[in-house]
Amino acid sequence: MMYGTISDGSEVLDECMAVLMRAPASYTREDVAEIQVHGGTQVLNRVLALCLKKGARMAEAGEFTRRAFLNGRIDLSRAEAVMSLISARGEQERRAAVRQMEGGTAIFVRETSEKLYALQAGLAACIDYPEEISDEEGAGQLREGLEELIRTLQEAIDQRSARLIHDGMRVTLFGNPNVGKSSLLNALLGQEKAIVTDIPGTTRDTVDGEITFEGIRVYLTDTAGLRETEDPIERIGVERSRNALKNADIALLILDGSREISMEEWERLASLRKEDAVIINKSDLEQKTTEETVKTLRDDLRCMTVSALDPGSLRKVREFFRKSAEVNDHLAFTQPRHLDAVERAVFHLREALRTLDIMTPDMAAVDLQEAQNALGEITGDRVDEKLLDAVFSGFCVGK
Ligand SMILES: Nc1nc2c(ncn2[C@@H]2O[C@H](COP(=O)(O)OP(=O)(O)OP(=O)(O)O)[C@@H](O)[C@H]2O)c(=O)[nH]1
Ligand SMILES: [Mg+2]
Repeated sequence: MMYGTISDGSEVLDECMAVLMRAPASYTREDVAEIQVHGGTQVLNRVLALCLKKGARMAEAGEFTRRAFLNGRIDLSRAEAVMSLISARGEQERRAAVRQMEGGTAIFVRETSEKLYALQAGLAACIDYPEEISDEEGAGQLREGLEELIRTLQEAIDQRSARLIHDGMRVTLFGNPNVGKSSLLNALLGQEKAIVTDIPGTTRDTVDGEITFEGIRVYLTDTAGLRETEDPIERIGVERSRNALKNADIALLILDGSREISMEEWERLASLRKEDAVIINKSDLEQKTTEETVKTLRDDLRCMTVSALDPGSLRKVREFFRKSAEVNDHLAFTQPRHLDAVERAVFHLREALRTLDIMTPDMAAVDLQEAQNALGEITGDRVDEKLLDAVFSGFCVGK
Protein backbone atom coordinates (compact mmCIF):
# COMPACT_ATOMS: atom_id res chain seq x y z
CA MET A 1 0.00 0.00 0.00
CA MET A 2 1.39 3.38 -1.01
CA TYR A 3 0.79 6.74 0.59
CA GLY A 4 0.75 9.98 -1.45
CA THR A 5 -1.40 12.74 -2.83
CA ILE A 6 -3.80 12.60 -5.72
CA SER A 7 -3.57 15.56 -8.08
CA ASP A 8 -5.37 16.78 -11.18
CA GLY A 9 -2.49 18.47 -12.96
CA SER A 10 -1.00 20.84 -10.43
CA GLU A 11 -4.13 20.87 -8.23
CA VAL A 12 -3.96 18.58 -5.20
CA LEU A 13 -7.35 16.85 -4.66
CA ASP A 14 -6.59 14.92 -1.48
CA GLU A 15 -4.11 12.79 0.39
CA CYS A 16 -4.59 9.17 -0.57
CA MET A 17 -3.54 5.56 -0.16
CA ALA A 18 -3.33 3.25 -3.14
CA VAL A 19 -3.27 -0.52 -2.98
CA LEU A 20 -2.53 -2.99 -5.73
CA MET A 21 -3.94 -6.50 -5.51
CA ARG A 22 -2.40 -8.93 -7.96
CA ALA A 23 -4.45 -11.73 -9.53
CA PRO A 24 -5.58 -14.14 -8.26
CA ALA A 25 -5.38 -12.68 -4.73
CA SER A 26 -8.25 -10.25 -5.17
CA TYR A 27 -12.03 -10.21 -4.86
CA THR A 28 -12.52 -10.75 -8.59
CA ARG A 29 -9.37 -12.91 -9.10
CA GLU A 30 -8.15 -10.20 -11.49
CA ASP A 31 -5.58 -7.44 -10.96
CA VAL A 32 -7.31 -4.79 -8.89
CA ALA A 33 -6.15 -1.34 -7.83
CA GLU A 34 -7.92 0.57 -5.11
CA ILE A 35 -7.51 4.26 -4.28
CA GLN A 36 -8.54 5.32 -0.79
CA VAL A 37 -9.32 8.96 -0.12
CA HIS A 38 -11.28 10.86 2.52
CA GLY A 39 -14.98 10.07 2.18
CA GLY A 40 -16.44 13.54 1.50
CA THR A 41 -18.80 13.74 -1.47
CA GLN A 42 -16.87 16.47 -3.25
CA VAL A 43 -13.52 14.69 -2.84
CA LEU A 44 -15.03 11.48 -4.20
CA ASN A 45 -16.69 13.29 -7.13
CA ARG A 46 -13.43 14.95 -8.16
CA VAL A 47 -11.32 11.78 -7.82
CA LEU A 48 -13.92 9.78 -9.75
CA ALA A 49 -14.08 12.42 -12.50
CA LEU A 50 -10.29 12.35 -12.71
CA CYS A 51 -10.22 8.54 -13.05
CA LEU A 52 -12.88 8.71 -15.77
CA LYS A 53 -10.89 11.41 -17.58
CA LYS A 54 -7.84 9.14 -17.51
CA GLY A 55 -9.74 6.34 -19.22
CA ALA A 56 -11.50 4.38 -16.48
CA ARG A 57 -15.21 3.59 -16.76
CA MET A 58 -17.90 3.24 -14.11
CA ALA A 59 -18.56 -0.30 -12.94
CA GLU A 60 -21.96 -1.70 -13.66
CA ALA A 61 -24.25 -2.68 -10.80
CA GLY A 62 -22.75 -5.77 -9.16
CA GLU A 63 -19.94 -5.97 -11.74
CA PHE A 64 -17.19 -6.85 -9.24
CA THR A 65 -19.21 -9.68 -7.76
CA ARG A 66 -20.28 -10.84 -11.22
CA ARG A 67 -16.62 -11.02 -12.23
CA ALA A 68 -15.84 -12.93 -9.04
CA PHE A 69 -18.56 -15.41 -10.05
CA LEU A 70 -17.48 -15.65 -13.70
CA ASN A 71 -13.85 -16.20 -12.63
CA GLY A 72 -14.98 -19.08 -10.44
CA ARG A 73 -14.15 -17.50 -7.09
CA ILE A 74 -17.68 -17.77 -5.70
CA ASP A 75 -20.86 -19.55 -6.75
CA LEU A 76 -24.01 -17.62 -7.56
CA SER A 77 -25.68 -18.19 -4.18
CA ARG A 78 -22.61 -16.72 -2.47
CA ALA A 79 -22.62 -13.75 -4.80
CA GLU A 80 -26.23 -13.08 -3.84
CA ALA A 81 -25.33 -13.49 -0.19
CA VAL A 82 -22.98 -10.52 -0.53
CA MET A 83 -25.90 -8.41 -1.65
CA SER A 84 -28.14 -9.68 1.16
CA LEU A 85 -25.43 -8.97 3.67
CA ILE A 86 -25.01 -5.38 2.51
CA SER A 87 -28.73 -4.72 2.54
CA ALA A 88 -29.61 -6.76 5.67
CA ARG A 89 -31.97 -4.77 7.88
CA GLY A 90 -32.45 -7.32 10.64
CA GLU A 91 -30.01 -9.46 12.60
CA GLN A 92 -31.65 -12.69 11.42
CA GLU A 93 -31.29 -11.57 7.81
CA ARG A 94 -27.63 -10.76 8.36
CA ARG A 95 -27.01 -14.16 9.95
CA ALA A 96 -28.79 -15.95 7.10
CA ALA A 97 -26.67 -14.02 4.59
CA VAL A 98 -23.44 -14.97 6.35
CA ARG A 99 -24.45 -18.65 6.37
CA GLN A 100 -25.21 -18.41 2.68
CA MET A 101 -21.91 -16.62 2.04
CA GLU A 102 -20.02 -19.32 3.92
CA GLY A 103 -21.51 -21.78 1.44
CA GLY A 104 -24.38 -23.31 3.42
CA THR A 105 -26.78 -23.03 0.50
CA ALA A 106 -24.29 -24.16 -2.13
CA ILE A 107 -23.14 -27.20 -0.15
CA PHE A 108 -26.71 -28.34 0.43
CA VAL A 109 -27.61 -27.89 -3.24
CA ARG A 110 -24.49 -29.68 -4.51
CA GLU A 111 -25.05 -32.65 -2.17
CA THR A 112 -28.66 -32.93 -3.29
CA SER A 113 -27.61 -32.59 -6.89
CA GLU A 114 -25.04 -35.41 -6.47
CA LYS A 115 -27.77 -37.69 -5.12
CA LEU A 116 -29.94 -36.82 -8.07
CA TYR A 117 -27.07 -37.57 -10.49
CA ALA A 118 -26.75 -40.98 -8.87
CA LEU A 119 -30.44 -41.64 -9.53
CA GLN A 120 -30.05 -40.44 -13.12
CA ALA A 121 -27.08 -42.77 -13.58
CA GLY A 122 -29.11 -45.67 -12.16
CA LEU A 123 -31.90 -44.89 -14.58
CA ALA A 124 -29.49 -44.73 -17.52
CA ALA A 125 -28.12 -48.17 -16.56
CA CYS A 126 -31.63 -49.54 -16.41
CA ILE A 127 -32.37 -48.17 -19.89
CA ASP A 128 -29.07 -49.34 -21.41
CA TYR A 129 -28.99 -52.83 -19.86
CA PRO A 130 -32.60 -54.01 -19.84
CA GLU A 131 -31.48 -57.64 -19.65
CA GLU A 132 -29.67 -57.03 -16.35
CA ILE A 133 -32.04 -54.66 -14.58
CA SER A 134 -35.75 -55.13 -15.07
CA ASP A 135 -38.08 -52.15 -15.41
CA GLU A 136 -39.76 -53.02 -12.11
CA GLU A 137 -36.46 -53.23 -10.28
CA GLY A 138 -35.23 -49.96 -11.83
CA ALA A 139 -38.49 -48.20 -11.07
CA GLY A 140 -38.46 -49.46 -7.48
CA GLN A 141 -34.96 -48.12 -6.77
CA LEU A 142 -35.72 -44.83 -8.47
CA ARG A 143 -38.96 -44.39 -6.57
CA GLU A 144 -37.23 -44.88 -3.22
CA GLY A 145 -34.48 -42.43 -4.11
CA LEU A 146 -36.94 -39.84 -5.37
CA GLU A 147 -39.09 -40.03 -2.28
CA GLU A 148 -36.06 -39.44 -0.10
CA LEU A 149 -34.87 -36.50 -2.21
CA ILE A 150 -38.30 -34.87 -2.11
CA ARG A 151 -38.38 -35.27 1.67
CA THR A 152 -34.93 -33.68 2.05
CA LEU A 153 -35.82 -30.74 -0.16
CA GLN A 154 -39.16 -30.18 1.48
CA GLU A 155 -37.63 -30.09 4.91
CA ALA A 156 -35.36 -27.34 3.64
CA ILE A 157 -38.25 -25.24 2.38
CA ASP A 158 -39.81 -23.20 5.12
CA GLN A 159 -41.55 -20.40 3.28
CA ARG A 160 -42.84 -18.75 6.41
CA SER A 161 -39.47 -18.51 8.16
CA ALA A 162 -37.78 -17.44 4.95
CA ARG A 163 -40.25 -14.65 4.40
CA LEU A 164 -40.03 -13.43 7.98
CA ILE A 165 -36.24 -13.35 7.77
CA HIS A 166 -36.27 -11.68 4.38
CA ASP A 167 -39.24 -9.32 4.62
CA GLY A 168 -40.02 -9.03 8.33
CA MET A 169 -43.44 -9.54 9.90
CA ARG A 170 -46.38 -7.28 9.04
CA VAL A 171 -48.82 -6.68 11.85
CA THR A 172 -51.95 -4.63 11.22
CA LEU A 173 -54.02 -3.08 14.02
CA PHE A 174 -57.65 -2.80 13.01
CA GLY A 175 -61.08 -2.33 14.52
CA ASN A 176 -63.85 0.18 15.17
CA PRO A 177 -63.10 3.90 15.40
CA ASN A 178 -61.99 5.16 18.83
CA VAL A 179 -61.05 1.78 20.33
CA GLY A 180 -57.45 2.96 20.84
CA LYS A 181 -55.56 1.58 17.82
CA SER A 182 -53.38 4.65 17.42
CA SER A 183 -52.77 4.84 21.18
CA LEU A 184 -51.58 1.22 21.10
CA LEU A 185 -49.32 1.82 18.10
CA ASN A 186 -47.71 4.75 19.89
CA ALA A 187 -47.32 2.84 23.14
CA LEU A 188 -45.76 -0.16 21.37
CA LEU A 189 -43.37 2.04 19.42
CA GLY A 190 -42.61 4.24 22.42
CA GLN A 191 -43.13 7.22 20.15
CA GLU A 192 -46.04 9.57 19.39
CA LYS A 193 -46.27 8.51 15.76
CA ALA A 194 -50.04 8.58 15.16
CA ILE A 195 -52.45 11.32 16.16
CA VAL A 196 -54.73 10.36 19.07
CA THR A 197 -57.97 12.19 19.93
CA ASP A 198 -61.30 11.18 21.43
CA ILE A 199 -62.99 11.95 18.09
CA PRO A 200 -63.91 8.74 16.23
CA GLY A 201 -62.40 8.77 12.75
CA THR A 202 -59.15 10.49 13.78
CA THR A 203 -56.85 8.25 11.76
CA ARG A 204 -57.48 8.71 8.05
CA ASP A 205 -54.40 7.16 6.48
CA THR A 206 -52.41 4.10 7.51
CA VAL A 207 -49.48 4.87 9.84
CA ASP A 208 -46.47 2.57 9.99
CA GLY A 209 -43.81 1.94 12.57
CA GLU A 210 -41.04 -0.63 12.94
CA ILE A 211 -39.73 -2.57 15.93
CA THR A 212 -37.35 -5.51 16.13
CA PHE A 213 -37.83 -8.73 18.09
CA GLU A 214 -35.11 -11.39 18.24
CA GLY A 215 -33.63 -10.03 15.04
CA ILE A 216 -36.93 -10.09 13.14
CA ARG A 217 -38.33 -6.76 11.99
CA VAL A 218 -41.97 -6.21 12.89
CA TYR A 219 -43.82 -3.61 10.84
CA LEU A 220 -46.81 -2.27 12.73
CA THR A 221 -49.57 -0.61 10.75
CA ASP A 222 -52.24 1.50 12.40
CA THR A 223 -55.35 1.86 10.26
CA ALA A 224 -58.41 4.07 9.99
CA GLY A 225 -61.28 2.75 12.13
CA LEU A 226 -63.64 0.66 10.02
CA ARG A 227 -67.09 2.20 9.60
CA GLU A 228 -69.58 3.27 6.95
CA THR A 229 -68.93 6.93 6.28
CA GLU A 230 -70.00 9.71 3.95
CA ASP A 231 -66.67 11.52 4.33
CA PRO A 232 -64.75 10.86 1.08
CA ILE A 233 -61.33 11.13 2.78
CA GLU A 234 -62.25 8.74 5.55
CA ARG A 235 -63.71 6.36 2.98
CA ILE A 236 -60.36 6.15 1.18
CA GLY A 237 -58.74 5.57 4.59
CA VAL A 238 -61.13 2.67 5.30
CA GLU A 239 -60.27 1.21 1.90
CA ARG A 240 -56.56 1.44 2.78
CA SER A 241 -57.26 -0.30 6.09
CA ARG A 242 -58.78 -3.21 4.21
CA ASN A 243 -55.76 -3.42 1.90
CA ALA A 244 -53.33 -3.37 4.83
CA LEU A 245 -55.31 -6.22 6.35
CA LYS A 246 -55.02 -8.29 3.21
CA ASN A 247 -51.21 -8.02 3.30
CA ALA A 248 -50.81 -8.63 7.02
CA ASP A 249 -49.03 -11.66 8.47
CA ILE A 250 -50.94 -10.98 11.66
CA ALA A 251 -54.16 -9.01 12.04
CA LEU A 252 -54.78 -7.63 15.52
CA LEU A 253 -58.45 -6.94 16.14
CA ILE A 254 -58.65 -4.15 18.73
CA LEU A 255 -61.78 -4.03 20.90
CA ASP A 256 -62.77 -1.39 23.45
CA GLY A 257 -63.26 -3.28 26.74
CA SER A 258 -65.50 -0.54 28.12
CA ARG A 259 -68.08 -1.17 25.40
CA GLU A 260 -70.23 -4.05 24.27
CA ILE A 261 -69.06 -5.89 21.16
CA SER A 262 -71.02 -4.64 18.14
CA MET A 263 -72.50 -6.73 15.36
CA GLU A 264 -69.68 -5.81 12.94
CA GLU A 265 -67.08 -6.67 15.57
CA TRP A 266 -68.55 -10.17 16.05
CA GLU A 267 -68.30 -10.64 12.31
CA ARG A 268 -64.68 -9.47 12.25
CA LEU A 269 -63.90 -11.78 15.16
CA ALA A 270 -65.39 -14.69 13.26
CA SER A 271 -63.25 -13.97 10.21
CA LEU A 272 -59.86 -13.92 12.01
CA ARG A 273 -57.31 -16.56 11.01
CA LYS A 274 -55.62 -18.75 13.62
CA GLU A 275 -52.39 -16.70 13.56
CA ASP A 276 -54.31 -13.45 14.26
CA ALA A 277 -55.13 -12.16 17.74
CA VAL A 278 -57.53 -9.97 19.71
CA ILE A 279 -56.60 -7.11 21.99
CA ILE A 280 -59.17 -5.85 24.49
CA ASN A 281 -58.05 -2.30 25.22
CA LYS A 282 -58.98 0.22 27.95
CA SER A 283 -58.70 -2.27 30.82
CA ASP A 284 -58.42 0.74 33.16
CA LEU A 285 -62.12 1.49 32.60
CA GLU A 286 -65.11 -0.52 33.77
CA GLN A 287 -65.22 -3.66 31.59
CA LYS A 288 -68.22 -4.63 29.44
CA THR A 289 -66.20 -6.92 27.16
CA THR A 290 -63.73 -9.46 28.55
CA GLU A 291 -61.65 -12.37 27.28
CA GLU A 292 -64.56 -14.60 28.36
CA THR A 293 -66.88 -12.73 25.97
CA VAL A 294 -64.45 -13.26 23.09
CA LYS A 295 -64.01 -16.92 23.98
CA THR A 296 -67.73 -17.62 23.55
CA LEU A 297 -67.11 -17.25 19.80
CA ARG A 298 -63.40 -17.95 19.39
CA ASP A 299 -61.56 -19.90 22.05
CA ASP A 300 -58.81 -20.77 19.58
CA LEU A 301 -57.40 -17.24 19.37
CA ARG A 302 -54.82 -15.46 21.47
CA CYS A 303 -56.69 -12.74 23.38
CA MET A 304 -54.95 -10.08 25.49
CA THR A 305 -56.42 -7.50 27.83
CA VAL A 306 -54.39 -4.29 28.03
CA SER A 307 -54.54 -0.56 28.53
CA ALA A 308 -52.71 1.70 26.13
CA LEU A 309 -52.29 4.08 29.08
CA ASP A 310 -50.35 1.44 31.06
CA PRO A 311 -47.13 0.51 29.22
CA GLY A 312 -46.54 -2.45 31.58
CA SER A 313 -49.72 -4.13 30.37
CA LEU A 314 -48.31 -4.29 26.83
CA ARG A 315 -45.63 -6.78 27.83
CA LYS A 316 -47.89 -9.68 26.78
CA VAL A 317 -48.41 -8.11 23.34
CA ARG A 318 -44.65 -7.87 22.86
CA GLU A 319 -44.30 -11.46 24.02
CA PHE A 320 -46.95 -12.50 21.47
CA PHE A 321 -44.97 -10.72 18.71
CA ARG A 322 -41.78 -12.39 19.83
CA LYS A 323 -43.40 -15.85 19.73
CA SER A 324 -45.04 -15.19 16.37
CA ALA A 325 -41.71 -14.08 14.93
CA GLU A 326 -39.91 -17.27 15.94
CA VAL A 327 -38.19 -18.73 12.92
CA ASN A 328 -36.18 -21.74 12.01
CA ASP A 329 -32.82 -19.97 11.82
CA HIS A 330 -30.86 -22.77 10.19
CA LEU A 331 -32.54 -22.56 6.84
CA ALA A 332 -30.62 -23.54 3.75
CA PHE A 333 -32.80 -21.21 1.68
CA THR A 334 -34.08 -17.76 2.55
CA GLN A 335 -33.96 -16.00 -0.81
CA PRO A 336 -37.12 -15.99 -2.93
CA ARG A 337 -35.13 -16.92 -6.05
CA HIS A 338 -33.69 -20.00 -4.39
CA LEU A 339 -37.02 -21.05 -2.90
CA ASP A 340 -38.62 -20.77 -6.31
CA ALA A 341 -35.93 -22.97 -7.85
CA VAL A 342 -36.21 -25.59 -5.09
CA GLU A 343 -39.97 -25.70 -5.48
CA ARG A 344 -39.59 -26.26 -9.20
CA ALA A 345 -37.09 -29.05 -8.51
CA VAL A 346 -39.59 -30.70 -6.13
CA PHE A 347 -42.34 -30.30 -8.71
CA HIS A 348 -40.30 -32.15 -11.35
CA LEU A 349 -39.26 -34.88 -8.92
CA ARG A 350 -42.94 -35.42 -8.11
CA GLU A 351 -43.77 -35.52 -11.81
CA ALA A 352 -41.06 -38.15 -12.24
CA LEU A 353 -42.65 -40.20 -9.45
CA ARG A 354 -46.05 -39.96 -11.13
CA THR A 355 -44.54 -41.02 -14.44
CA LEU A 356 -43.10 -44.14 -12.79
CA ASP A 357 -46.61 -45.17 -11.76
CA ILE A 358 -48.02 -45.06 -15.26
CA MET A 359 -45.13 -45.45 -17.71
CA THR A 360 -41.79 -47.14 -18.16
CA PRO A 361 -38.91 -45.67 -16.09
CA ASP A 362 -37.15 -44.10 -19.09
CA MET A 363 -40.05 -41.62 -19.39
CA ALA A 364 -39.00 -40.11 -16.05
CA ALA A 365 -35.61 -39.00 -17.38
CA VAL A 366 -36.80 -35.63 -18.66
CA ASP A 367 -38.23 -34.58 -15.32
CA LEU A 368 -35.10 -35.69 -13.49
CA GLN A 369 -33.06 -33.45 -15.78
CA GLU A 370 -35.47 -30.53 -15.25
CA ALA A 371 -35.06 -30.94 -11.49
CA GLN A 372 -31.29 -31.02 -11.92
CA ASN A 373 -31.44 -27.81 -13.98
CA ALA A 374 -33.55 -26.04 -11.37
CA LEU A 375 -31.01 -26.92 -8.65
CA GLY A 376 -28.19 -25.77 -10.91
CA GLU A 377 -29.76 -22.32 -11.18
CA ILE A 378 -29.21 -21.76 -7.46
CA THR A 379 -25.47 -22.21 -7.48
CA GLY A 380 -25.07 -20.91 -11.00
CA ASP A 381 -23.84 -24.24 -12.35
CA ARG A 382 -26.53 -23.78 -14.95
CA VAL A 383 -27.21 -20.19 -15.81
CA ASP A 384 -27.85 -18.03 -18.79
CA GLU A 385 -27.05 -14.35 -19.27
CA LYS A 386 -30.64 -13.35 -18.55
CA LEU A 387 -30.54 -14.95 -15.11
CA LEU A 388 -27.19 -13.31 -14.33
CA ASP A 389 -28.52 -9.91 -15.39
CA ALA A 390 -31.54 -10.38 -13.14
CA VAL A 391 -29.40 -11.36 -10.16
CA PHE A 392 -26.74 -8.68 -10.49
CA SER A 393 -29.01 -5.79 -11.45
CA GLY A 394 -30.16 -5.79 -7.81
CA PHE A 395 -26.62 -4.94 -6.65
CA CYS A 396 -25.41 -1.44 -6.11
CA VAL A 397 -22.68 -0.02 -8.28
CA GLY A 398 -19.20 -0.80 -7.00
CA LYS A 399 -20.04 -4.07 -5.25
N1 LIG B 1 -59.12 5.11 29.37
C1 LIG B 1 -58.47 4.75 28.27
N2 LIG B 1 -58.56 5.53 27.16
C2 LIG B 1 -57.90 5.14 26.05
C3 LIG B 1 -57.12 3.97 26.02
N3 LIG B 1 -56.61 3.84 24.77
C4 LIG B 1 -57.04 4.90 24.07
N4 LIG B 1 -57.82 5.69 24.84
C5 LIG B 1 -58.51 6.91 24.42
O1 LIG B 1 -59.45 6.58 23.42
C6 LIG B 1 -59.58 7.64 22.48
C7 LIG B 1 -59.34 7.13 21.07
O2 LIG B 1 -58.01 6.68 20.96
P1 LIG B 1 -57.29 6.50 19.54
O3 LIG B 1 -55.99 5.84 19.82
O4 LIG B 1 -57.28 7.75 18.77
O5 LIG B 1 -58.30 5.48 18.89
P2 LIG B 1 -58.30 4.89 17.39
O6 LIG B 1 -58.78 3.49 17.47
O7 LIG B 1 -56.99 5.12 16.75
O8 LIG B 1 -59.43 5.76 16.70
P3 LIG B 1 -59.62 6.14 15.15
O9 LIG B 1 -58.32 6.63 14.62
O10 LIG B 1 -60.65 7.18 15.19
O11 LIG B 1 -60.10 4.90 14.46
C8 LIG B 1 -58.55 8.70 22.91
O12 LIG B 1 -59.21 9.67 23.66
C9 LIG B 1 -57.58 7.90 23.76
O13 LIG B 1 -56.93 8.70 24.73
C10 LIG B 1 -57.04 3.18 27.21
O14 LIG B 1 -56.39 2.12 27.27
N5 LIG B 1 -57.74 3.62 28.30
MG1 LIG C 1 -56.47 6.14 15.15
